Amino acid sequence: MELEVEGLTVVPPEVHGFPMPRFDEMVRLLLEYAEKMVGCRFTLENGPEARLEFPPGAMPLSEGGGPPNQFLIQQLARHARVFRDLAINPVALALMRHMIGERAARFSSHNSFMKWQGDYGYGPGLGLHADQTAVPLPWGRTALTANTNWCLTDYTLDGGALAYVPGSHRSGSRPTQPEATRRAVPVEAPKGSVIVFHGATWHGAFPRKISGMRISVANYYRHAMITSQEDIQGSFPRELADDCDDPATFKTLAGFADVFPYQRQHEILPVVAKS
Ligand SMILES: O=C(O)CCC(=O)C(=O)O
Ligand SMILES: [Fe+2]
Repeated sequence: MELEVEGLTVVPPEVHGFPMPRFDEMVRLLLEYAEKMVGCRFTLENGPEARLEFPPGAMPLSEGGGPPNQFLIQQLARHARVFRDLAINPVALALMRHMIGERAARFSSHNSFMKWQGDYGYGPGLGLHADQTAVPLPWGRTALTANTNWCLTDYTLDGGALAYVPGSHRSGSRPTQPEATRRAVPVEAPKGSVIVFHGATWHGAFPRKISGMRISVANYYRHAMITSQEDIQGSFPRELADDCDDPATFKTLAGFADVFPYQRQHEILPVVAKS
């Protein structure tokens, strides 16, 4: 299987089956959220309609320069049903379970990367990183985490495609520079595709050189023994979990029934004998 060799694969819409009109719904919602959160209108064609800057005192984690041309919208599964349905897409989930473990896969976080044209970004190193700080042993081939990046717009080299290093998930280390950047290739994929990758795969993104926006939803999964990025298990509204295509699967992945981390003393205590 390609995933085994490269650490990343692209699944087209006709294989994952998530309906194309729902991609348009997600784009529309994310543009609305962006406007509410940032305070100016965003369009797919032009990005933000105002000049944006970093808030005073903020220390952006970037190797690039210039004003911001990216931000994340977080906790998406709390925002609308379409994001909950996406997080349990059976094909994406089968691939996550293949890497993490059939019974062990859980949600880690649900984020959107909102990007537009600009010099700021990940800089010449392409922001290459591994989501899972790779420790190959004692876990063997089991992924501690794995990621899905749903392309809500076309991914092209000039448009700021995901960058990755084929085979890097086998290295058991963070990216070693400058060799990592030299070996990085763009993941070009049409809108509606989902890019699936192992948590140890080195990845980042190419700068967006053309006008308009590049939007993705990154649904990130974890092994049950790994802490989640977002507190889904503890604070995700239970009634929202019932409002999706498959509530039982959503609740399993949310970890609602998990014992770890302990919320209370749950081990049975001895009692004093009566006689
Ligand atoms: O699309 C990007 O800029 C990077 C995505 C990423 O790093 C991730 O989903 O973990
Ligand atoms: Fe990442």
